[in-house]
Amino acid sequence: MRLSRQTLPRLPAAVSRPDYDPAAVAVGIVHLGIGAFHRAHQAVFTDAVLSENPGWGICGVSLRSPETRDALAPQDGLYTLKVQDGSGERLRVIGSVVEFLCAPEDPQAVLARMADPRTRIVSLTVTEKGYCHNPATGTLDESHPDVLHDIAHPDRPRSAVGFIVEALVRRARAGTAPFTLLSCDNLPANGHVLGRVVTRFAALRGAEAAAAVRDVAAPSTMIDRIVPATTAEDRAAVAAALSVEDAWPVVTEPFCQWVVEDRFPLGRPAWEKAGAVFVTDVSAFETMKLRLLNGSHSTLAYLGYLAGAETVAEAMALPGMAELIEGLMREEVSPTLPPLAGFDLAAYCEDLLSRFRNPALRHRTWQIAMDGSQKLPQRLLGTIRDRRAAGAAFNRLALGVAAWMRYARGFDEKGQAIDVRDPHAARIAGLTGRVTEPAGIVAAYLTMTDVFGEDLAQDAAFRDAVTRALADLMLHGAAATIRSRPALPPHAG
Ligand code: CS2
Repeated sequence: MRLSRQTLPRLPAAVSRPDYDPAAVAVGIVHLGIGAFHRAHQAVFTDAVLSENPGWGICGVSLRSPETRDALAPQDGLYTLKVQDGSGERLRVIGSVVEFLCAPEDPQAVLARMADPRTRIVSLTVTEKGYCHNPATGTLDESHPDVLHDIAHPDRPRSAVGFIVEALVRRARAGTAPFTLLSCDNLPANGHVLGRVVTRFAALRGAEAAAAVRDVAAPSTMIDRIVPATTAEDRAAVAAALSVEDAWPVVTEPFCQWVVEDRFPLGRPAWEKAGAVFVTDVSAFETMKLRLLNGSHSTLAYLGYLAGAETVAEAMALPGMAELIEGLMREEVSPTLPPLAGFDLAAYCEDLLSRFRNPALRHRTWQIAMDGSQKLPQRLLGTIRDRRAAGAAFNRLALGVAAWMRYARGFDEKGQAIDVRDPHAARIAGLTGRVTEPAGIVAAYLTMTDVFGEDLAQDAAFRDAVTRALADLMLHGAAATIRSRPALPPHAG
């Protein structure tokens, strides 16, 4: 038997469920990128406030595979959120996603839903690479194959930006006001980046599109919840607890944070009643989260993977790792952060260390290691820029960058192939494949100015620090480097 509206009443009493009638919910939000992250975050905030206004249901669009739709449509969109840490777990059935569309199968249905006047928000979790931008500059990559395709075929787009611009054109033609764009990806100033790529893409399409996107609001947000990919064991455990099958539950941690700029011309759900914090400028929160959480996460992922740790919790348990990450956060990242009045930064770092240690989450280092070329600029390189400008040391940050360089070459310390998932994996292999010396490898990577920017690519102190760190990794291995690193005197910037 499967989880569905019909089987909801049979669930054990301890399982929370919607306090509204899921059948009465209407779509008000189209979400592009209906993955686990969205279903553990925005969809949960929305679920909590639908009883007030059932007009804010979500249409979940996948831009690639039909997997989520195939798993959840037979369940009337219902799925289980399992929140767990070392002290226990809680199960809650979420009912806010009421429609599923798979863009490659039916782009017209997606465009029609986005152009519908009842759609007032289009939100996104399409990952960093989904913005078709240059990560170093935050501007549209005008030679991206999807951008070229979507300009040539505006009525059957592939990319998020192509769908957004075509839907806004259709709304303008029909006299419908633009929806609010809400980027929920881990990018600095994510609303600005989205607004910028949308505006540039529309200008490339022509005058009508440029006019259609002119007034679109794109508030920035900081989103935070650790959501590992669901495993077969998670599915089995949830089925046992529910006594019905759930084809795609989501497993996450108790921590959940959402800071949002309050610019929604066509309205929004009362997400503040579910704990979202509305502000006028989110940038200080975003920089803090990207540099402290995600910067540490990527460092843990590359070093941990190379040292043989399958999960973040295992990586944290490697000798020297917790000290390394704590030093990275407190001594190298924290001094670069803009002040946040009344915010306890030390407590935030302390919380992060225990979140990374959460023994109940099997968050794979390999999962976080994906797409490093798209993640490093905002997670580590921006911090390094600020350290350089202050003449300060950054040896742990340099080690994080070197660990990515070591990892992305595609073989581990035993010579086994690594399944590197990165839009630039082939380019990296081509650039570095034949080079064997640390200095040569770093020089080859630094030709990627779309990652490093012209400035860091030319910066001798940056190059030297990363080369030293890479040499340590290649000579001594990741485990020994992690063990020795915290005790090393910081290299002068
Ligand atoms: C992670 C993030 O996969 C990754 O790259 O660093 O998904 C991280 O878990 C979230 O940003 C936490 O809010």
